Amino acid sequence: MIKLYGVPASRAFRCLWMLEEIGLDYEHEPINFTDETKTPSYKKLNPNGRIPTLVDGDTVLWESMAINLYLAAKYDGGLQPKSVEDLGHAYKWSFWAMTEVEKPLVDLMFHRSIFPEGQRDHKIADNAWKALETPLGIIDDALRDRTYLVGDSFTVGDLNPASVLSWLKLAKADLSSWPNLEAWFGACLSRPAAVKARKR
Ligand SMILES: N[C@@H](CCC(=O)N[C@@H](CS)C(=O)NCC(=O)O)C(=O)O
Repeated sequence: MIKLYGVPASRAFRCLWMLEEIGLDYEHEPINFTDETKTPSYKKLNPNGRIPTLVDGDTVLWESMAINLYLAAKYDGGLQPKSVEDLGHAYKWSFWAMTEVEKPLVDLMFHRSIFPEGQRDHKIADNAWKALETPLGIIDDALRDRTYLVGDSFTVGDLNPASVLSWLKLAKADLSSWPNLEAWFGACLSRPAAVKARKR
């Protein structure tokens, strides 16, 4: 049976959401990103000592975006893009979310809402928000005349970037300047599978 390691309040949420979308039976090991990821037995699976990790038979994978692209390719569940060209777009949005969005979004989230007030650096938060304006505008433009980022149905090409962007909620970001993004984001995160994954 498939096993996914990691609490939902971590990047493991991305893969839990994917597993719920596909509707697979899987085991969930909700280890936290503290000492539990640093044990010798866990580091045999994931030498980075991080979550998530997926075990599917003899295949052990880490990196949340890679896990989801693998799950879509192997189990589909409607989440795999229908053409190689669309698959290219799903890779594009997944790598883009990790390289262009994740770092400033983590800064924004910690310095706007997660750290206690005394530990927040408002300059870091302001710079992060400024850095996010371009990528948020890019998604908004891409959604100007379409419902999904890739193809004509919800796929891993939406799930991966939406799952990275989900931290915008924790960061209490005001998305009203990007109405297409705001509508798409709300629709993605209110999918039953996303809601269920949060509660794992
Ligand atoms: N690029 C990795 C990052 C994984 C990651 O940094 N996970 C965090 C939790 S959200 C973690 O396990 N941190 C523990 C640590 O760095 O010691 C992915 O997307 O899977």
